[in-house]
Amino acid sequence: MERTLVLVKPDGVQRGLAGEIIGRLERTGLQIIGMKLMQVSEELASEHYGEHVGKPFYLGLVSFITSSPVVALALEGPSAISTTRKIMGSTNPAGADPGTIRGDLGVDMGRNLIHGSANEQDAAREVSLFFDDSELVSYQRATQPWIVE
Ligand code: DAT
Ligand code: MG
Repeated sequence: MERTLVLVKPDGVQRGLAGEIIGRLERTGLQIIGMKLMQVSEELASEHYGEHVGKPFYLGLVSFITSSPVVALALEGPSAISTTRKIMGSTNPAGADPGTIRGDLGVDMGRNLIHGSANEQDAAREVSLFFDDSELVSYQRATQPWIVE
């Protein structure tokens, strides 16, 4: 089983799209094992976006992600990382496929609604950055055999 970190970014929360975005991910069958509304601090933002330090859009990115609350989710399931990335769509909503969150709900790169971990290493780091172990819940779903063979 794989885990991934998702953030409904400030634009998603402000636009009232958190439920829509979470619903699209939930309907895949991925299991929510952690979820919270939170204000991202400058410190957390700089750790989370460490790979982008020095890029021209970095300061704007940190300013945006700290501007208003996000909903953080930890999702678990087979191929949780790639499934989430597929449902998100490509980074720039202007070029993202119809049917994806970014393609259907966004128009601007700097307001692309959602973060999803890029790979296993990032996912492990990001899940532990946003969630304490005590905030991740292990539970059985009665529907699990109808979702995973
Ligand atoms: P993704 O969020 O699809 O994983 P990323 O990790 O490359 O994309 O970049 C993180 C965020 O930074 C992205 O969601 C939006 C912003 N961003 C990336 N490239 C950008 C660019 N060229 N101009 C403006 N913002 C950019
Ligand atoms: Mg990324």
